[in-house]
Amino acid sequence: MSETANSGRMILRTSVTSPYGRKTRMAMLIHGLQDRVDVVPADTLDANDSLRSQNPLGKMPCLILPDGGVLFDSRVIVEYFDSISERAPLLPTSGRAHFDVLTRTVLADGITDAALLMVYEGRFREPPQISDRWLEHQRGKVQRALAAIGAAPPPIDQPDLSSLALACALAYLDWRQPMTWRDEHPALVAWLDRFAAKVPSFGLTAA
Ligand SMILES: N[C@@H](CCC(=O)N[C@@H](CS)C(=O)NCC(=O)O)C(=O)O
Repeated sequence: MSETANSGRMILRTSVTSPYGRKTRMAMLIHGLQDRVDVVPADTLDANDSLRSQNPLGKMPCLILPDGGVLFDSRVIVEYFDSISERAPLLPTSGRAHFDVLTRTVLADGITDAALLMVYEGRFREPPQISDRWLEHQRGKVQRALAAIGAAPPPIDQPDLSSLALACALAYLDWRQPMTWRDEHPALVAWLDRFAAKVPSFGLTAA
């Protein structure tokens, strides 16, 4: 499929395994935008992948608009989907709620950020180069963030952007297993079970 946007359609560059990409694919489904978006896989390790010209940072997800404009990162893309949808926004547009949901989203995304750095440590370094100190530094972030968000978890019945971000972060921890979390955070295990049962876009976007 061409990666040039045409016929008024958008192109979402992401692999199905990216946790940030999953957040945007969930938002796409929640907003009913799937008929207006082609999801085209990207390979962040391939220097010839056009992703690097679409997003100079070489990161996915990345959204190409019908007029050729490009949007990244995942939070920006979800906010854009919010702006073109008739449905209630995943990120409240104003007031204190906007900042509270955004901060909780940053906290949940930060779990993914730290987990990803732990995974990349193993992927990009030879075994003797792997830094236990660095891994421990990232593990501490995940543990503290899980404890904080577990004490005041995001809504499930009317999920917001932070709900999506947390579900994608926990699913990423389960899939890549950079560290354990389930035994230490049973309330979040229950939260994820309830979220999976209530929010169909979560199951629909599983890799
Ligand atoms: N803050 C960004 C993070 C995006 C990100 O780091 N994506 C990963 C894939 S899960 C990536 O593209 N990694 C490749 C790289 O960092 O070179 C977002 O929310 O979109």
